[in-house]
Amino acid sequence: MPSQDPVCRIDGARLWASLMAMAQFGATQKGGVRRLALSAEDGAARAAFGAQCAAAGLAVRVDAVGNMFARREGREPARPPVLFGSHLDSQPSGGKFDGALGVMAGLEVMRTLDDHGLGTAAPLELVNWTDEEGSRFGLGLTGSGVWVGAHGLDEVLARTDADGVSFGAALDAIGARGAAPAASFPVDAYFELHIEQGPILEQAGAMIGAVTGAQAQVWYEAVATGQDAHAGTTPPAARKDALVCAARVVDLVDRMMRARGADGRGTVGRFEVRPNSRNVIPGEVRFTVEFRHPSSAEIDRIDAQFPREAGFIARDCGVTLAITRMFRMPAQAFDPECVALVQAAAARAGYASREIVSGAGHDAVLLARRLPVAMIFTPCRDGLSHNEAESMAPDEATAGCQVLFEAVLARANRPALA
Ligand code: HGY
Ligand code: MN
Ligand code: MN
Repeated sequence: MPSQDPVCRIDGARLWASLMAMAQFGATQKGGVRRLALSAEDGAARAAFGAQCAAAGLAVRVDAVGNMFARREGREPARPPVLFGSHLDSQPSGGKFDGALGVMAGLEVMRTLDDHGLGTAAPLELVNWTDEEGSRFGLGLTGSGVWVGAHGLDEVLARTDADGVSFGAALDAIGARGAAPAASFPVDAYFELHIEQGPILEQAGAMIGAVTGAQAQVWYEAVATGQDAHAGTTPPAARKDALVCAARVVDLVDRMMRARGADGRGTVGRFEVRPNSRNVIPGEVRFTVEFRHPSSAEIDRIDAQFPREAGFIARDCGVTLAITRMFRMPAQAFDPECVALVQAAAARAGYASREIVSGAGHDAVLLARRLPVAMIFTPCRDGLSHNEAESMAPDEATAGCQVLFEAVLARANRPALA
């Protein structure tokens, strides 16, 4: 019987306990997590999650890029499964809930079905996507990107981290390279529960965000190359200072963001000065640049403007500047039918909801290129995320999980398409 029955409630205390237990993997002094993709901490978290799925009677399989899928059979096994989940990897100084909420809430959905002896017509699959954050290997949405075909498997396996460790070697180091093909398979729909990572829901007093899509973005890697030289003996005219060039490019990024008003987003997150010695004029600076905007056309304009103007800066500094676009992602709309399911689920569960466009990128954004997708947002305190102080209330986690439960079941129990 589909869970229209209001008594079919997820166990909020069990969910919160599972989130706090997951937060122990890579726990930091300041109350956050450092669980970089394919690190030992990620490996331990994956092992615990896999064991919990197995204990819940789910059939766990792992693909060649480390994506973990935990399957609960349906009454009609031949139907494409309803997929839901998120990611367990974190930022270097990340929060307890970014990604982990969607994965642990998905496990709670499975556990609640068992508690109530409920089956579903379509199978269900819970997923932990590998390396959503991109912090360690520089790409981002990596496991889901290979799954949908946006990233090539060999390209991903060959990427290296700051220590020269390849993605493939890191997979093997924690035993995460699975036998299943890292490629898409038939899926009926995908739902992802995630904290909003911004202030909109909290300011609106809405417990649930029915996410209608995500904004556009473009990511670059940049290398400014000048010449190492003596800080004391090199006159201004002879300097090829890579740091001065990079600093002016950082200012350009900020000016381009602010020129676009409240919707502007421009960030330089990584910045590595070499040789990074106090009395040497830096000969090389490696840094990242990203822009985001609700309008794909605006990102296209930014993608034309930024390399051009950064090139002028480099020329004036007598420095070469190599800019590599990592990816450009257009604004992505989610499936209206799945969004409506989320809104109906929130109403059924008794929560206020409002539509919202995601400022953050998510695995769901890439999956939406291939299949019907919707996301569910919950508020997070002060809209703060990608910060160890990231926080949410237990009742918010419960609300998000209940809506995920209702939406997944409504989709999985709908009449099979002819
Ligand atoms: O960067 C992002 O938008 C995501 O939170 N990793
Ligand atoms: Mn996330
Ligand atoms: Mn994140």
